[in-house]
Amino acid sequence: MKGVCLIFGVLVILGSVRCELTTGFYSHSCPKAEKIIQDYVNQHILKVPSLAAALIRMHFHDCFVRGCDASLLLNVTPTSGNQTEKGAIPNQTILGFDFIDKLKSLVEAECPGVVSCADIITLAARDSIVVIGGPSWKVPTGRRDGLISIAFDTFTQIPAPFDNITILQQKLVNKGLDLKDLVVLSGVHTIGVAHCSSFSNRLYNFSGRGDQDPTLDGEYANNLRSRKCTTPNDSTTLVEMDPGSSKTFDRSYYTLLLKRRGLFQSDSALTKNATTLKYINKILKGSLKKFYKQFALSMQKMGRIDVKTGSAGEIRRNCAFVNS
Ligand code: HEM
Ligand SMILES: *[C@@H]1O[C@H](CO)[C@@H](O)[C@H](O)[C@H]1NC(C)=O
Ligand SMILES: *[C@@H]1O[C@H](CO)[C@@H](O)[C@H](O)[C@H]1NC(C)=O
Ligand SMILES: *[C@@H]1O[C@H](CO)[C@@H](O)[C@H](O)[C@H]1NC(C)=O
Ligand SMILES: *[C@@H]1O[C@H](CO)[C@@H](O)[C@H](O)[C@H]1NC(C)=O
Ligand SMILES: *[C@@H]1O[C@H](CO)[C@@H](O)[C@H](O)[C@H]1NC(C)=O
Ligand SMILES: CC(=O)N[C@H]1CO[C@H](CO)[C@@H](O)[C@@H]1O
Repeated sequence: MKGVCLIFGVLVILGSVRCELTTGFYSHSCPKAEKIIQDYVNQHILKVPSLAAALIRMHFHDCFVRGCDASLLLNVTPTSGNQTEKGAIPNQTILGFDFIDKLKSLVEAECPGVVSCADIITLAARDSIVVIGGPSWKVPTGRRDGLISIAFDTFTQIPAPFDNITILQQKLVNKGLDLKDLVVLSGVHTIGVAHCSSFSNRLYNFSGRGDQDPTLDGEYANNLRSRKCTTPNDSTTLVEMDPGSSKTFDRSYYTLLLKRRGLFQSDSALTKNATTLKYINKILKGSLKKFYKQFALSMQKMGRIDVKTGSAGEIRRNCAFVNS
């Protein structure tokens, strides 16, 4: 057992072993694993840069439900036939499952049954953000894959675009994150796209009087209504969250927030609370390098949420199914 481990229970056989994640966990068991993942990401993400956004969001949704254990990738819980996380509404907009499967097959060919799907998601998310010119962060490894995935969990645990600051904070605190992490991590919305349905309540009938959300810039709202989300219930059209620079990992998300052009209520909420507003201003006043450093810290924190290590969980052979 590599790294720092704690043994729970009287005997190792009866109890469980939990360990810290460690840098280079696979350096003996599968020394090429991280390089295989990185090379494949390097070769493919530039051709499909939108996958970088998909992968980091997948990592977020995985970690927030049952910890970073690839429960998001499971197709069905065999014991119950329960709907899994993957099929839940917040996941219907997640792409990149095929990409993870491809990485898994490459790594399995090198060393079967050694590298977890949970670590593959985490490494691929980091590597793909680096490819699009964003920040990098160290990814300690040793996560193991979970056995359970329940759709309902996503509704209660993953922050929703309609959540207010109290709910957002609560959902993060439940995962060991704080308001600063919330502000820093929300900065990822500088890349990627959203479906109209994630925010069109702000454009149509916000408070039941056929009105717009008064905290959304009126000109921006009109533009969205007339050019993008032209019907109230459009669930297919995609909108850049940081228009014009949605492929660049910069700080313009925060500039937009201050112009009241954050797309979701959850984005806008960050400007209405003195504590989070202070963090926004600090990020904008500091250097890009400093933001990247903070981002790295928050990503590492997120990547440690309720991880399964040691003898917990398993190393799945196929990311979509628990081993039989
Ligand atoms: C904490 C509150 C957060 C809320 C409420 C939230 C909500 C959302 C929603 C509703 C979408 C659009 C989904 C769609 O309509 O297709 C989205 C997109 C996205 N989110 Fe978040 N998010 C949050 C935090 C995060 C975090 C922590 C990350 C990553 C570390 C993240 C990464 C992304 C990315 C990359 C996209 C774009 C996906 C793509 O282009 O495929 N978000 N988010
Ligand atoms: C099935 O899902 C429900 C919640 O939707 C949960 O309470 C129950 O424990 C799950 N059963 C199994 C075996 O996972
Ligand atoms: C936040 O939302 C929750 C649930 O929707 C609600 O109970 C609470 O009153 C709201 N808090 C604020 C400050 O708006
Ligand atoms: C900001 O929001 C947090 C979480 O709801 C709350 O505890 C805090 O009091 C708020 N701060 C201000 C100044 O409103
Ligand atoms: C707006 O919402 C109110 C209350 O839910 C409803 O009575 C009304 O018909 C809605 N208006 C439109 C234009 O959808
Ligand atoms: C649009 O969605 C709202 C809220 O889900 C619903 O009340 C309304 O009936 C829908 N309108 C149409 C035209 O489908
Ligand atoms: C990628 C993926 O698994 N998407 C699923 C999301 O949920 C819907 C509804 O259950 C499925 O049809 C999709 O295949």
